[in-house]
Amino acid sequence: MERKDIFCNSMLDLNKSDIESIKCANHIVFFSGAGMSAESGIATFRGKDGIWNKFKPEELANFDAFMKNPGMVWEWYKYRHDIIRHAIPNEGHLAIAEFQKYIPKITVITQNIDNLHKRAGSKNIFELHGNIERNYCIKCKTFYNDIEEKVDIPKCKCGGLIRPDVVWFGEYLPEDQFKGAEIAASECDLFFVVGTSAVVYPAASLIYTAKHNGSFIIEVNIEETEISFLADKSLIGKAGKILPEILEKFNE
Ligand code: BV8
Ligand code: ZN
Repeated sequence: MERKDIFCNSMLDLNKSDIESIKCANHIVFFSGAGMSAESGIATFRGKDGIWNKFKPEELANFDAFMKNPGMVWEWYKYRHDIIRHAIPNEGHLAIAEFQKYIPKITVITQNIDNLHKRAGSKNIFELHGNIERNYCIKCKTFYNDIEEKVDIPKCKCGGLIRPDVVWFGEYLPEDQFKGAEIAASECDLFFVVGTSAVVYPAASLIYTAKHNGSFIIEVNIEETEISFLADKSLIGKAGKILPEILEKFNE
């Protein structure tokens, strides 16, 4: 029987045959959003304590806002960078990295800019929205990993403004990252959607790409989302709890 037919569309957690089917997967994708890092102490965007509740994305995460008020945007990114710098990968990040030992190919596609998947040991990662640990000059494109924390508006040697290397609203995603993510979504057996409200595009379109490819979709979220209808299994709970549980069942 075709592997994917074994799964059924149910809200129950994974049963024995589901785990068996994960075991014989050749390529699993983990597509993650801010909920993946919530248990590492990094606030999500749209949850009840989400950072977008205090700030409007348009006011901060876009180029015009940056050019109008670079100091304010830098203040926000330094604040977030400080939280991220002190955050550590949680059990969910570690479980995803652990799966690399058992499955021939694991791909992580993340919307997060916090570098926690890499710090957890995941290797094959596509960062759709950039990385807060990188910055570059908008004029000469020189990259700066560390910027002077004390300087309000970091400037390049050429005099250009330095900005965080993240994708703002209205900006294109890095082509190589999105292309690679699309290929992974179009050829994987299993596609985990972890901790995302799936409202940001074109990132969220990858879930449809995976569905179209016939991948088995497993959602892990503390609540139902706009894409729960697409999931073959919707596991309601925290990523830092559910993913290690799946790994544990996997090793039973
Ligand atoms: C683009 C980086 C092409 C910066 C981010 C008008 C003009 C242009 C584009 C648009 C437009 N109108 C709409 C668009 C498209 C727009 C978009 O999608 N807007 C949405 C909001 C409607 N997209 C873009 O602009 C993209 N570019 O389209 O370019 C183009 C170019 C020019 C002209 C035309 C087109 C660029 C989008 C990237 C924006 N950058 N971040 C930064 O971080 O500062 S977006 C931001 O949202 C983050 O990257 C974040 O990852 C992403 C998605 O959010 P989520 O990760 O899902 O987080 P959220 O808080 O929403 O949800 C958390 C979930 O976790 C919840 O479901 C919660 O229940 C769950 N959860 C919580 N705790 C846990 C948990 N789950 C499990 N365990 C837990 N413990
Ligand atoms: Zn420069």
